[in-house]
Amino acid sequence: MTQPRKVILFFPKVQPRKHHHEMPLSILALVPELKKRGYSVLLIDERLDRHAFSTLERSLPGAICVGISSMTGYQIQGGIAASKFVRERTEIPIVWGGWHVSLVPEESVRSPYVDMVVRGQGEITFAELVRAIEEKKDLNQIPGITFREGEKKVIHNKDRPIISLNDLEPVPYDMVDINRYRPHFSYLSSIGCPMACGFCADAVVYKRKWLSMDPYRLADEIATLSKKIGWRIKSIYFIDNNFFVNSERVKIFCEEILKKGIRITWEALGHPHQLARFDDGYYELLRKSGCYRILTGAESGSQTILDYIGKKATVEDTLLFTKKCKQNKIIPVLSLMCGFPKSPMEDLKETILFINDVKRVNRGAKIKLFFFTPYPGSQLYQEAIDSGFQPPNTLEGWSRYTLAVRNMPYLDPEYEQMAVWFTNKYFPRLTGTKFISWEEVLSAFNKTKRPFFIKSFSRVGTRLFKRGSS
Ligand code: B12
Ligand code: SF4
Repeated sequence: MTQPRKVILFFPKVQPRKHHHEMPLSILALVPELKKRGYSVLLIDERLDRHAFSTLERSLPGAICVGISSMTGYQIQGGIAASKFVRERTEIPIVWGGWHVSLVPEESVRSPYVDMVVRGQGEITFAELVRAIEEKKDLNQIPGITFREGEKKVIHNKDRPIISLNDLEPVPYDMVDINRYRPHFSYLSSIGCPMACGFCADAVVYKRKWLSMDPYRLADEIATLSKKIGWRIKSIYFIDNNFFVNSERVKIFCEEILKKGIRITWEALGHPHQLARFDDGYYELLRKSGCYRILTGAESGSQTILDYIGKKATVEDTLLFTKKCKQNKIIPVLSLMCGFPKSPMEDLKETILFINDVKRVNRGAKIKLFFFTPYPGSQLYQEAIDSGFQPPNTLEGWSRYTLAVRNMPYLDPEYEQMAVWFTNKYFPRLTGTKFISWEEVLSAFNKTKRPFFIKSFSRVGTRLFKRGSS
């Protein structure tokens, strides 16, 4: 009997502890093109397989290569551990893919644990690479990869153009136990984004291209998935970075869902400027088709900051969108950030006031607040470096670069303490209906019993208040 030609794909943990998990679409999406070429594929999701490393060890014999997925931060730790584990046992090539290594491919491939990097969209590139590894062919001809030749020489092949999702086969969801992932069913209906917000990695990896799935195919696939017996799918989460770019496409999708009588709810992400311009009829169609939540990157309550980060949206856009959601019984979810290099204190104050404005317009709005973290390649990353930020320059260094670790020299340490406390401790405790005044924030900060904060209490409180009020 001939040996199956086997490829292993490893999805490391994305967070140290978590109760629910997103589907590992990053590696699932790679399967159809591999299967088409006759390979068998083993998927290992470290988050769910308590014996992930034993599974890996058992499957190594005869494998053509091991693929590892990477998002900047914690996920790299598991990726390094898996790569070390493989390297200690075999000489099988280790291929990394995903957002992190796509952003810093040359630096990543200098790591002893990375032999090759697949940049950006991976389906075709990885399938071609596996074939070349198997047949010991020249890697120079494969667009979209970066690899090491010998100990030191790094070769960066030309980019591969993005492929439309229409030209790829459906994601083989039945390869994983759907019911073990979070209640939402993740689905990618478009790739890339035409915008170029200064903090976002998308424009770096996909170069402002946006390619989407045909709405008729999309509705057909959702119909098929929703009828799968035993999958208990209640809600679809469109993980596209910008689902609504082509509003006509979304309209056709909604009409098809209604025509087919599919009873499912769904949520997606959009850009505030565009969302503010849809009329009531459009929102009504969205809701009727099952849309119950729309997420948007509102980013800041300060127009100065929105202009500075290149958001191409106004504060009023977000308020108008929030209002339209209320009128049409859709929940708006706003993602905000603080801690940009420019005027962070004024920004935080205006953002807090803006949160009140949002609640006045729509008390049901959900708001998330994050700390700005510079990612390689983006415009603000360079600005952060110019302002003294020293990024990691190894895979190990990037594995410790999480949202919880702050080391931003462009921020006043006292501001940083206060903003970290606000985002992590105070803000999450606020209920959806509570209004927050700037003075209340400062007073709560000053009352905190932590010695760390008490130490700087009087100085920080007074300085912040003075600056914030001026
Ligand atoms: C779901 C998701 C998450 C999930 C985790 C992912 C999971 N599957 O469990 C959660 C919610 C935990 C999460 C967290 C974060 N996320 Co996130 N997330 C996403 C999201 C919305 C979808 C990812 C996905 O499944 N895409 C679909 C698949 C098919 O695409 P893909 O992952 O890009 O995979 C393709 C290629 O990258 C490549 N590929 C990927 N892996 C591999 C492996 C191999 C071997 C090969 C060959 C190829 C390959 O081929 C795939 C097919 O083309 C993306 C946005 C997006 N639309 O992609 C952001 C995104 C990946 N996240 C991002 C960010 C910034 C974060 C956070 C830092 C932010 C935050 N505020 O929480 C945290 C970090 C987590 C941490 N603790 O460190 C950024 C990426 C930044 C970066 N440098 O890595 C993205 C791109 C959003 C954005 N536009 O900025 N995220
Ligand atoms: S709209 Fe969203 S995905 Fe597009 S560039 Fe801005 S932050 Fe990134």
